[in-house]
Formats: sequence, structure tokens, C-alpha cells
Amino acid sequence: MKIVEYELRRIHLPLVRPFRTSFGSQSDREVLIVKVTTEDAVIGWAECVAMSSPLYSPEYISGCLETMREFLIPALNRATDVSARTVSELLKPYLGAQMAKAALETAILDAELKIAGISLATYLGANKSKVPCGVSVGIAPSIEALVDEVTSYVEAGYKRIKLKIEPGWDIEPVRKIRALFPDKPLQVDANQAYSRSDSKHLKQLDEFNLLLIEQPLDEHDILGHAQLARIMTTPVCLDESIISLSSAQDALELEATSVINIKPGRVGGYLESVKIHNYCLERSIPVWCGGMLETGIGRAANLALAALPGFTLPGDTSASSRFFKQDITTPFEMVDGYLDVPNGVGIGVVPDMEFLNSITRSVEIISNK
Ligand code: NPG
Repeated sequence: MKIVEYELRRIHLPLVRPFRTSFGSQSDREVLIVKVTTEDAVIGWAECVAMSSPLYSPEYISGCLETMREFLIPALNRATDVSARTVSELLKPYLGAQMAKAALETAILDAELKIAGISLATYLGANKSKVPCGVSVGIAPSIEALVDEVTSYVEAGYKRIKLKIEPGWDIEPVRKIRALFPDKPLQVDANQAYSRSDSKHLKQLDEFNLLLIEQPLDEHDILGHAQLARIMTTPVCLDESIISLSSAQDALELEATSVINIKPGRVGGYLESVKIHNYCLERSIPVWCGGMLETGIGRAANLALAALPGFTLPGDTSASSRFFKQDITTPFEMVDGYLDVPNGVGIGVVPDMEFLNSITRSVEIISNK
């Protein structure tokens, strides 16, 4: 396949409410949308999940744009034939850049699957037509505000609640929510906010029957996570530390994690995600699909992945309305706590161009003619 044009578009979407994590608060989402056009004028779409600033990952939108423009797209353009399966090998000389690489691979995959006439879900190996929805709840201004927010999600039908935690916002909010919803699947996410010396403090979370504690320590502290996992009964789940299949294999072997959050952007794409999924499935390690406040473009592709058999825990696959008043695609609406997996060709959705243009801040075209 030949790609004749890459379009890199920055858009800005307001969030329905501010989203606060241990690394910062955001009230809007800037997104980099990638569009590829093949020589036969087939279009593929993808979303780069990097944030505006390097707070969650070293990658950030301006950096991804530069990496794509200066290195990744020229490398793809030098190849005579490009297919999604060859993208990671072609881009291997350029280190890191998982989010940028994932977006390019996914856009190419979307175009390729449109040509082949199959859906991403089928291609990846999905065995479900709908997936249960979890919701990620930010750090709230007060326990009362948290209770209100969580209650609204429980009433809306969410099957699992994830509470963001940080030092000073952990045991008490979790105690309160657990007391109100004794049977609700509940988990916490620290986004690296603790250190090894907090292990006794974190162990107090064991009394709340949590599904898991996500990324309590620094992303590089695999040993610390293994030590913590030994003393806690709550399963430790890694997110930021898992950037590839091999990092997942190492963390599992070292018993630093017993559950894995798979985020396609963080690991370099959907194909690498399937490899991690397959490795975990063979070993009965549960996995779930993380979220990065995706628009409908990224959400559609995540739903396809979350429909694979090893995704046995609800993911951060929430309805479009969790974050956005208006999505750039037909919104994903939750029915009885589930979202349908798109079954159209490719990722199964396309943006509403009028709305997309209205929220576009810049467009850059890189052609290969
Ligand atoms: O549902 O899309 C969603 C958000 C889920 O909490 C969520 N994502 O650490 O997993 C995370 C967190 C995140 C959000 C990370 C934005 C980075 C950026």
C-alpha cells in the first residue's frame, strides 16, 4: 500500500468537568488526530493519545508532531510499500515515541482494513460484541463532591469504578465509597504518586476489597512494585511501567504486577497490545483496556481491543459523555453498563467533519507524491 498524504491535526475539546489526577488537573483535552490517504484515496483515521504536556508520559503533542514530521513519516515515505504490520519495524530505529508510532500504525491499519472490508475488532480477534464499562473518577474537591460524582456514575450503570488517589486523598475517600457501595467492583490509581516508604500506608487499602491498585510507584521502580506486591493482598497493576511486550514479560516474571492495564498508545499500537494480551491470556493474567480521554476515534479502536477474550476486567471504556458534551464521531452511548463494539470496516467510525473543523487549531499536511 502507498500512503500519499499524512494530515496532522490539533484539536481542542472542553471536558464536561475538570479531571484531576496526582499529576495535574485538566479542563480541556487537546488531541492530535492523524489522517492518512492511500493512493486509491482510501482514508484512515487515528488519534495520538499524548497529552499537551509530558506529565503522564515523556511524550506530548508538540513533541509527537515533530517526531512524526521529522523522523517517522519520512521513514515510512522511504519504504516502497507500507502496511500496518511493517510500521513498527520501519520505525524501530527511532527510540521510544510509542504514542506517535501507535497513531501512525493505527491510521494505516484503519485504511488497510477498509480496503480489506473487515472491522478492527474482527482483525484483532475479538469474541464479544459489547464490553462492560468502567469509569475513572478524578480527585474531587471534597468527599461530598466525590460521593455525588460516583453516585451519578453508579446510577448511570457503570460496572466498575476507579478512583484516582494521591497522598492525602486515599484511605478516607476509598473507605467512604466502599461503605456506600459495598458490592461495586472498585479499584484505585495513583499514577506513580507514592514511594517505597509508603508501603505500610498503602497496605491499609487491603481492607476495602479492591480489584487492584494501579501504578502506585515510579514507572521505573519495578523492584519497589514487586516488594509492595509481596506485602499487599490487593493485586498490584502496572500502567505507566508497561511500554512493550518485553516490559510486560519482565514485570510479570519479577512479580511486580499481577494484572496489566493495556493502553495501545503507551505500548506502541494495537498490534503490540494484542501480543501483550496473548502472552497474558496464555498465563491466565487478567488484562483490561486503559483510557486516555480519547475522542470517538480512539474510543472506537479501544473498544475493539477490549472485546478480545483476555480482557476479563472492565476497562476505562466509558461513554463519550463521560468526558465530552459533543464527540467528534457519533457518540458512544452506554446501554445497561455496556458499550457496543463497532462492527463497521476499520475502526468503524469517521469524524463529523463540520464539528472537527470547528474545533481545529492547526492542520499540517505531509505529502508523499
Ligand atoms: O477513561 O479515558 C479515560 C481516562 C482514564 O484515568 C484515566 N486515564 O492514568 O490511566 C490514567 C488516566 C490518564 C488520563 C492518563 C489522561 C493520562 C492522561
